[in-house]
Amino acid sequence: MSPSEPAVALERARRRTEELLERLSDDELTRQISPVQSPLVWDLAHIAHFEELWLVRQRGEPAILCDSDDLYDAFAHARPERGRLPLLPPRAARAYMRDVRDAVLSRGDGRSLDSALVAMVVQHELQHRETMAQTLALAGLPGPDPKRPPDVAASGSILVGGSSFTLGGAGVWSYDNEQPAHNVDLRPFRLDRALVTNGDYAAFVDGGGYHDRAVWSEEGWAWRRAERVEAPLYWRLDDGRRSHRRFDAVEPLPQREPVQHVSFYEAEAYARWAGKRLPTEPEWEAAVRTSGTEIEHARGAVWQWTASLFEAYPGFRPFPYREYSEHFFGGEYRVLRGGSWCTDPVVARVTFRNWDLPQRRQIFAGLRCAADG
Ligand code: AVJ
Ligand code: FE
Repeated sequence: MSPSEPAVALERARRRTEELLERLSDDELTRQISPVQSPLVWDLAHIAHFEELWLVRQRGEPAILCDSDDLYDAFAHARPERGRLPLLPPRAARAYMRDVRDAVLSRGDGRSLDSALVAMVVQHELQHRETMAQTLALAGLPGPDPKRPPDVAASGSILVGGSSFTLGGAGVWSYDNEQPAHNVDLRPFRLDRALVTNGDYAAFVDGGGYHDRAVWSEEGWAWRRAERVEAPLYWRLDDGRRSHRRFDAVEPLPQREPVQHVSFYEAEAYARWAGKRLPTEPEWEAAVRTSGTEIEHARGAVWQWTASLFEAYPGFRPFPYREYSEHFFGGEYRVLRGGSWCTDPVVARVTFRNWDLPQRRQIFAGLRCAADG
C-alpha cells in the first residue's frame, strides 16, 4: 500500500457498507433477525469500534466511544443476546462511524497510518459486510448487486500431483492464521474443475441422499435428523416444482448456478454420494496456486467447504488482533476456501482461510469435489 492508498481503501470499504444498508428502515437495522447473526446496527458500530481500537487509540489518541467498549466486543456478548443490549440506534451508530473515520483521516489524510493495521481494518469491514449480507438473506430483505454467483460451465477434473507445495504467506493483507508459509507434501489427487451446481445437488436430494445413512458421517447424520434437514437452506418444493428464495424474491431454482447454503455435513454427504470427497485445505490451496486458471471459479463464486479443521499452521504466532484466529482453533470449526460472489477481492486471496461451525448454512457456501489421484 502506498501512502495515499490507506485512505482510498478505507473509503472504498465504507461505501460498500453504506450501499448494502442504504434502503433499510431503523426497525430492520435494529431487529435481532436470527440467533446466528447480530442485529445489523451492532455490526455497524462494531466496525467503527474496531477501527477506533486499531487506528485511533492504538496511536495514543483519546477514546471516542467511552464506557461502551464491551457492547461491541465480539467476545463479551454472544450473537443471540446482542439484540437485547443498549446498542447505539442507527443514527448514532452512523454518526459514530463518521467520527471515527474523521479522527483516522485527520492527520495528513491518513499518511501516518500503519499499512498492515489499515489492511486489517479494511478487511474486517469487508468481512462484516458479507456477514451483514447473510443477515439480509435470512431476513428476506433485498441483497447487494449482483446478488448471485456466476453459472458453472466447466466439467472434468485436474490431476495435481505428488510433490511439495508452499502453503500460506505473509503479505500486508495476510492474517496471522495464514502464516508462516510452509511446505506440505501431498499425494497425487484430483480436483473437479467445476463447483457442484444446484442441478447436481437436486439429483442428490431427489435420489434420496438425505435418507441414505451410508453417505453421512455419524455427526452429520445426527445433525440432519435432529434438524430435520431435507434440502439446502432457502430451497422450496411447491407442487413438485423446485424453487428457492434469494433475499427478497422466490424464483425457480437456477440449475447451473453453484449450490449455496449447505452445511459442512451436507457438503461431505454429497461428495460421498458422488463417489468423491471434499479436498483438504492444503489440497485446495496447492491446486489453486499451481493450476488456478484451469479451475473454474476458484475464488469469488461461492465459499468451498474443505475437509480440514481450522488449526494453527506450524510456527503460528497470534498478531496483532490476538483473538482473531487463536480463539477458534481446536477442532470445532471447519475451513472454507475461495470466497463467495459477496466477498471482496482483497479478502478472497488464495491463502485466505475462512471458518465456521459444521452445521452453519447462512454462509454463501457450496463445494467442489476431490478424489484420490
Ligand atoms: C473469518 C468470518 C469467521 O465473522 O467470525 C469478523 C471474521 N472476525 N470480526 C467471523 C471476523 C472478527 C470471522 N470469520
Ligand atoms: Fe468483527
